[in-house]
Amino acid sequence: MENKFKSLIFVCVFILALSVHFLIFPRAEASGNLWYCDPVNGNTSTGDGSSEHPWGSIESVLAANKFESKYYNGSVRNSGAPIKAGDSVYLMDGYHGAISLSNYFNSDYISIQAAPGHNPKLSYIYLSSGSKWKFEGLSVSTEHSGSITKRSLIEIRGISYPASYITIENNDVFSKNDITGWTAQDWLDYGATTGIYTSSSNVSNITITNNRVKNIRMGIRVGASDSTIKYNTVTNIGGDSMTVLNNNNIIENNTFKNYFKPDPADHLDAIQFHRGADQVTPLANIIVRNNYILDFENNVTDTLKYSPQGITAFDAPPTNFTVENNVVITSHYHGITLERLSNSKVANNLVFDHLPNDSMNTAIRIHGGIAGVPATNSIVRNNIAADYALTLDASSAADHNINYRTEGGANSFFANYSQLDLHHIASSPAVNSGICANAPSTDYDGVIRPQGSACDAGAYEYVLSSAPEPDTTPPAPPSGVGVN
Ligand SMILES: [Ca+2]
Ligand SMILES: [Ca+2]
Ligand SMILES: [Ca+2]
Repeated sequence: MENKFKSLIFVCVFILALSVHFLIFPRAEASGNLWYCDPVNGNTSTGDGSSEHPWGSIESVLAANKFESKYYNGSVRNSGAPIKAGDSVYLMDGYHGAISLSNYFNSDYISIQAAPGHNPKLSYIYLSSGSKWKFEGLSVSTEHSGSITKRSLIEIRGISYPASYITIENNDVFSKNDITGWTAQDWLDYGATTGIYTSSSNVSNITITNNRVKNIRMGIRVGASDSTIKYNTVTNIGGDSMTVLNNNNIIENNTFKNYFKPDPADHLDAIQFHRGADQVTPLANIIVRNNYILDFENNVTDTLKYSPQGITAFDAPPTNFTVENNVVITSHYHGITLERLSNSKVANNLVFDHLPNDSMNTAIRIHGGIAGVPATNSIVRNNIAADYALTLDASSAADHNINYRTEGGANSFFANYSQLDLHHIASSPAVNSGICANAPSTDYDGVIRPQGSACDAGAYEYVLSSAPEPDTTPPAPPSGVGVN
């Protein structure tokens, strides 16, 4: 009886201890502990990283070597340090300094993220050589340090060793929060060079999603290969909003808008593909889908506003590209220009000329470029643009493309184009004018193709008002009443 009682006490104490443990260290995800950094009230020397006794800024926690990780050669770094692979570090309100990491290879992700309801501020994030890091929910700008420095704000490099499996998600990234009244010189002096930079040597498997980048010279540089860049918004751009320099990348559902030209020598692009000095090696295996590009919103009056080139590859031959469902609104000749294209598909894009009365008709240009060779084994189909320049060989197909400018004008096609609503009107010649072979299965809005008798040209599929909308409502929970 007494032994039984003792066992019961032991079990109770054990459960209590376990509960207290998880109260202090609640499990953030599938595994790993949760740690707290509070730059206002925490203390890295005397705290223990718990919610009751948080450490100070993340910069001070890094300096105090509280991350156990591995060097590239496999040996343990900071053996016995509290934060380990699989853990999450919650950053609380306040200024956390910078994150600078070099040669930290985690065996499982370590997440550095905003604590729920908090808005932690960092001057920049720099990672050279490392793996399995996640940065989430952070506000990143050198302005937070008290003085603006021209540099890349989130920067991933593989200098001595690779950098891979890094996730950059839901962060706010900007040179300066408010750029009202910026002159061209202000852009040049203070516009951070790049919002999110990934180097093209030794960087792969980077996930960049749902970030908001603004007030920046260059938005997102995709030097990385095998990476995914989705649902980011880049606003107020004084240069290129995205450059892509490597293979096997997915560029999807991003929004780029409001361009300014502070440097007359620049060639502004929304999404530009190149390999720097190497103009021979193809860029391969890239999906560019459902992106929205707008040169400037109608309410932008700044004299520096500018219509950039849209989606362009001049300097490296693109191969195995899928470019579909993109909405490109600009007034440059080059709406979508892909020179020396091969084994690719350019389908159901909508290229709209924002300034119809200037000298440039915004076009889709698929042709030879500097090498003078036509596109090979490629399909250009179901697009709408204000002009075309297509030179394709016999292995390719260009069909069902519409030049809305010469085939009736914007009035005949678009719902409310002066307010930039480019959905089809019911009588648009683009409705049911395309073919579904090689068309994307959904449109820019996610509507299933086809609606009506055939696939439409352009990025939007016209939905009859009497037709049922796509069902996005989750099914009702079971009522408990038997239904036959
Ligand atoms: Ca450019
Ligand atoms: Ca124009
Ligand atoms: Ca249709």
